[in-house]
Amino acid sequence: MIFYIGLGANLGEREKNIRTAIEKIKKIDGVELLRVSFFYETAAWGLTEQPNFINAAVKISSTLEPLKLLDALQKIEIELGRVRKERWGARTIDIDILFAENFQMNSERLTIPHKYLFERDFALIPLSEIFPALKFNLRGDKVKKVFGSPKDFNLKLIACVDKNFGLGHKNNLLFKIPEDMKNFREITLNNTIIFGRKTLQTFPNQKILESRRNIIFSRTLKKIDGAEIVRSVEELFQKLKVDEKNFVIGGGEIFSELMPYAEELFLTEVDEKKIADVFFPKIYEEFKSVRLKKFDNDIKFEFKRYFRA
Ligand code: A4P
Ligand code: MG
Repeated sequence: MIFYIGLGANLGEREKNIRTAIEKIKKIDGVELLRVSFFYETAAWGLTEQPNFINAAVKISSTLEPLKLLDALQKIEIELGRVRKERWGARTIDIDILFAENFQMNSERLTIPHKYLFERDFALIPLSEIFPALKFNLRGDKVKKVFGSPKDFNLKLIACVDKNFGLGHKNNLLFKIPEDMKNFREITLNNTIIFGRKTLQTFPNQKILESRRNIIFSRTLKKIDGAEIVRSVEELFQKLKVDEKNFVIGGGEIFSELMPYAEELFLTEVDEKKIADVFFPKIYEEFKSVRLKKFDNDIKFEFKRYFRA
């Protein structure tokens, strides 16, 4: 089932609380994170004598029953230090189920759509961004887009895949196509590349790639000359800069981890089937693709670009 979840924070490091909560939602068993809205600064609704909120919304696919999902979300609220004092009061994090596609319920513990959804611009504005089919009227409350959402970092994923979206086999890439390698070099040069430890091992002499900012995503590596190491998605977002182009270059696990945050995909799709043990993650329905260039050499392949529609 597809759910839309609203997040709010008005205590502590608000953007960070929201990003961390989103990472925790992504890790719930049975949940797949599909899309994340921009973050918005909003005036407090209900009890107005409290600090402004940061609000955001995410789209997930869940195999969990709605009440089990609510349990998992409330557990995350507690882990992030939420203390329930007064209704509508200040909080480090609040996670509400806003809406579910083709599903409604009204019980003591859970009402879907959320009871006040249509009275709250702070929920409707981020929600409508990731759920454009929603019909509603705004009330004109103060809601302003702010810096700090993963979308601000404009993550792009770049890869070369076979017909089954295979990426590699036994720690080697499936293809070494000169035009593709040249294209990769031109696109990433002077920009930031983000990759995992196993991808580092596929580089010449296992050295970082020159003339690029190298960020390695690893829980075990301590130090690599010329590279920055991050241990979590949250730490990555703290390091990225908005005025840089940020390319995720592999491998499979890192692509899966960052796919929900990707704004664009740069794929070289090769018209062959190879044996692979690492795959590019499933591409969400909302991505639309354009073909940039097609090559009819001995190996047939094309450069494609995917955007979120
Ligand atoms: N509950 C029922 N339906 C739902 C649902 N769809 N999603 C029950 C989540 N929970 C649902 O919530 C109380 C109980 O509601 C839960 O135990 C659950 O069983 P809570 O989070 O414990 O308490 P609360 O959040 O203080 O109350 P409430 O009524 O949920 O408040 P809201 O609606 O969460 O509003 N202003 C701005 N600008 N931005 C905000 O994010 N948030 C609030 C809190 C007030 N003002 C705000 C914001
Ligand atoms: Mg709540």
